[in-house]
Amino acid sequence: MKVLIVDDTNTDRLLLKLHLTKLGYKVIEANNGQEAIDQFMRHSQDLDLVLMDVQMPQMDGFEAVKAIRKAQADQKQEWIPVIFLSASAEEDDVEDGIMAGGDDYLIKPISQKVLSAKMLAMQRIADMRRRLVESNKVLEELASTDHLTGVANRRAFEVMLEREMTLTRRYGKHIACAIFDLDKFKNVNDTFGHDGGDAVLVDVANRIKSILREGDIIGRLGGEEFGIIVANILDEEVMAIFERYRSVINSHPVVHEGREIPITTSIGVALFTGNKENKETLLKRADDALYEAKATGRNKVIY
Ligand code: GH3
Ligand code: MG
Ligand code: MG
Ligand code: MG
Repeated sequence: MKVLIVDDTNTDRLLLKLHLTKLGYKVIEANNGQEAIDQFMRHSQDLDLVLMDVQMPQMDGFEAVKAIRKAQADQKQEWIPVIFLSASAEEDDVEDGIMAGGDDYLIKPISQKVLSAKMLAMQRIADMRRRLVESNKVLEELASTDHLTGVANRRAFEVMLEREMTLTRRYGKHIACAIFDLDKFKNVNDTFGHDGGDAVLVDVANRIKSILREGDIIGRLGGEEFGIIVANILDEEVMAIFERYRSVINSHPVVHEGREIPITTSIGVALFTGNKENKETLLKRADDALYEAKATGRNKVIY
């Protein structure tokens, strides 16, 4: 465990350092508010706790912690507990310390036993928080992934589409948004069973991924529909790129339990050039193109 000790009084700082070092803590030091901020920023990746004096010349402990909390929020850094160590027992000071972003406030002279106990309590909260951040990451991953194929689900796809559209508006590089809908998929399920259908969906997702360029995006929009975003595309490339997708899907059948399942897909494409339209109307244009592909014989790209 790594602790930052901030105190302008050398003897206070050294005594504390001696005590904590004996207990096995790694200690770094600062002797004023600005140095505290600098040390904090330098070590924020592996710092576990800050022990902060209050009364210091120029910048006091409250100001330093306010600045630290603001920098943490701006940079979306992990929370690191702060305990104030102050000579003042005024209740207003205790209140100010917590308001400034401190997690606890101890009054000097500091009892070593109380300090150790408080540090343990902070560590417990820090551990709990770390576990929460971890499990939130797992949940976020689950909430944005299609469990069958492992690609982004509709929600996540739409978030990424929104982001790509923003980039297009900002930098002017066009994107193509396409909807793939497998042809006569009901027949696949009827002939080869739902397992057969699922195997096809997994295989199709993998085939699309196998030719996806870096930065391009795939999502499962629902059922047997996939969405694709091809970034940084020129109008004259659109047909060739999506014909390639169509052929990677229809070139050879999916093999499931020794049986061959032939598949084809219809693809509707819309180009986004940075005009005022939103993602709903862009998807609607792709969907209209897809409808036309279905209506005019399937197994084709309409752009
Ligand atoms: P079209 O060429 O007009 O698209 O015909 P289609 O049969 O593919 O069209 P439709 O959208 O009517 O049928 C899609 C079928 O996809 C219906 C549903 O049973 C099947 N489906 C949807 N989700 C899944 C899934 O997760 N697994 C499997 N195996 N089938 C699914
Ligand atoms: Mg002081
Ligand atoms: Mg469909
Ligand atoms: Mg279909």
